[in-house]
Amino acid sequence: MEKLDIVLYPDEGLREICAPVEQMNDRISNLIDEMFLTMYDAPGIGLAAPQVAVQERLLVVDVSETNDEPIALINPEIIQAKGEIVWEEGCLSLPGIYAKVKRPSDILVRGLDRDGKPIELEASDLLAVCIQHEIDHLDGKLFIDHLSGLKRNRALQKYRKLAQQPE
Ligand code: GNR
Ligand code: NI
Repeated sequence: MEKLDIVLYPDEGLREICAPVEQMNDRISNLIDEMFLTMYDAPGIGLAAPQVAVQERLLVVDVSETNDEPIALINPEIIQAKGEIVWEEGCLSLPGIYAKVKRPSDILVRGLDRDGKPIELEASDLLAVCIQHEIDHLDGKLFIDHLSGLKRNRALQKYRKLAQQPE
């Protein structure tokens, strides 16, 4: 099992609409394992396949403090959403920038789990935020796209400055 490289903005792979996973197989289960490894190592609380250069609809999350609540979702779909929450988001593909994003606070998600078995999952607060952030990645969308033009430009300016002086 190998740690994967994380794709950074402005890689155009982050802007593609990912294709559904056609069938569960060893390639997909290995990919899920490597995505968890990569996410925990980063460290992050979520990771979507396009962030590791795979243009397919799958994601992993773990919002626990103790890294013991791994959730993998294949072909996820939000089937209900309600409420509202503002969370300061960050993204492993835009390291160093953070901004408040407003999203539904409670969602019902349908998809397949790591074994390819259909699941429905109720999520709220940070878990709901994180799953929505990851599903956005599968549709080529980044958290900065939720910001007003002015705030997005400020964030991107800061990101370009940070990128010029790594570490
Ligand atoms: O590690 C991450 N933290 C985070 C914080 C608030 C809202 C969303 C996230 S997801 C992010 C990892 C990531 O980039 N996933 O795509
Ligand atoms: Ni992200």
